[in-house]
Amino acid sequence: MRPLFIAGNWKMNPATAKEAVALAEAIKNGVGPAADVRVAVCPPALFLDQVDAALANSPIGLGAQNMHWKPDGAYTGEISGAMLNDAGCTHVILGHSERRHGMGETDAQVNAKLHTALAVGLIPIVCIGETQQEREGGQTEDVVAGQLTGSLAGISAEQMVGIVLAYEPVWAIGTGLTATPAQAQGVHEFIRDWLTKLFGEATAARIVVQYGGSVKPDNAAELLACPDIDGALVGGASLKEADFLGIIRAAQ
Ligand code: G2H
Repeated sequence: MRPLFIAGNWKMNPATAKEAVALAEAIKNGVGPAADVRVAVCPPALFLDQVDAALANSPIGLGAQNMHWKPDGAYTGEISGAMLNDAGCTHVILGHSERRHGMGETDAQVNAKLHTALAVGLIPIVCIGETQQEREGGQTEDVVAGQLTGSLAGISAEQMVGIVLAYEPVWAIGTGLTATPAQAQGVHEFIRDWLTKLFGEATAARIVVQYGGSVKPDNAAELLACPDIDGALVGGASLKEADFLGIIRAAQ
């Protein structure tokens, strides 16, 4: 079956490399040498190198929070997949809602980044999810299907197995509002059905779909118990080692 996968998205935190290394070391010590579940942390790009060194000899993956779709060139301020590889990254988050809604990132850009990430051997975590307005307007499934169609264009079934999806309802991100397990499972089931139609049942059954949006130690267990929820993309609670370790424990 699908292994549960817990990833921490540190966003633009913490402020210093020293704090980032201390957090990585605390998580590494808490997880131990062999994790029962897949775990990754995604620190700010500037700290990737140092967090990678701090995570040496640990099963914890290292992810970036974004990358450019071009391999190199005149793209001021951007970071390429090759640079992420060189910094020790195994994963990269693509199309997070804070980039889609805050920086105008489009499905076409997410799709271009996805192809580039796969080409350089990174495991992409592709984020999708509806806004509160879209949910209240009964558009959740249309929005999610549209994001899946645009973001995954040109992806084969073989490639799809190596891609992680993260369903993150925008209204539940950093707000303290969490989708109920029934609300989350409902959309995850819709995503699984969509994947089945496109890639076939055997492939869809292997694709890891995380839930994200105010996941905490006290709500993780019931979310992770849902049949189509295969892990969590954790923001705020991944910045406190006790909370992040609590969520990892809930997955064990
Ligand atoms: C959603 C999530 C991490 P938080 O953005 O991707 O953040 O857990 O703070 O809602």
